[in-house]
Amino acid sequence: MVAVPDALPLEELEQLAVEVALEAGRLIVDERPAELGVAHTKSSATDVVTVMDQRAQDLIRGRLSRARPGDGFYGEEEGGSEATSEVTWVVDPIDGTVNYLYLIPAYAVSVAAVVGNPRVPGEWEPVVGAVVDPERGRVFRARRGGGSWLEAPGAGAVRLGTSAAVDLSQALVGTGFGYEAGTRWWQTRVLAEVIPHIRDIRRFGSAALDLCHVAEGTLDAYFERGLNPWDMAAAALVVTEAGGVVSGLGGEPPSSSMVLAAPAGLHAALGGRVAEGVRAADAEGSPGSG
Ligand code: LIP
Repeated sequence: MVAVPDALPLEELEQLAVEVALEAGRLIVDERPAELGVAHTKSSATDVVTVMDQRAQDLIRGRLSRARPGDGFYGEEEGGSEATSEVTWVVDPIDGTVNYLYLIPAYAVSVAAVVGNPRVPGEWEPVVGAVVDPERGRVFRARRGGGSWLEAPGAGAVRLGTSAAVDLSQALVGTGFGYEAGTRWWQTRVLAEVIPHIRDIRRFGSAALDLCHVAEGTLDAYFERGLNPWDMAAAALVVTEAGGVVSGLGGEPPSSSMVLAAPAGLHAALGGRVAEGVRAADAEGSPGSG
């Protein structure tokens, strides 16, 4: 558990997160090149980075460092810096990059301010988060103790709450798959154990938006292995401030090993069923050992 300093200016940090996420959202929509290609790949040939991922991260990092020069930065794309203040910004400039590349309108800009060390699971806590859905003009925002809010075009801020689902067999559950073949085999094996016991699965392609769906109740729950802190830092706070629970398996903190997100009344059942899937996938061993 990480101690959160009382003196942090949470409202100021939240507003800054929202403003830079909105600006980056406008950039990636308005300045998307007609012939957007893959600038380079990372963990596999399908783990793509576009020029807009880097441009958006550069914009966000520049705005944040001018506003708060002592804060740290930990972003998906190249580059980062240690904090001399109590705050580190954890940023995914385009979460759902493959959707963005394919013109599928399901991607987000995710900006979170955390305390602690976001490079070590369990040693950091998000204190503000902003997830911007540039295609729909929607802003999901939260600050520790301030609730979760959705701002959409033509509508005022609406307070979010997770679904009332308590029966896993009636739950609509989101998930996702990694970029490496072995991990995808393992994830599919886990899913094979889960899907007979839920209403249905949805795979939208952006963890940040998946988690925000849980916060607003348009998904009952979500799980995925392989997330990085930047995929989830902002949206996990949006979930917990909406009354949901975000964890790993067996009470562990959320990490690349597993992220579970659900209303409090559904979280244990989801975790138990996913754990069954993990045991089955691990028992069958590679190629999918995750
Ligand atoms: C994506 C996640 C998604 C996951 C994809 C990918 P990216 O993040 O948001 O949930 O299933 O494999 O990791 O790479 O688009 O920032």
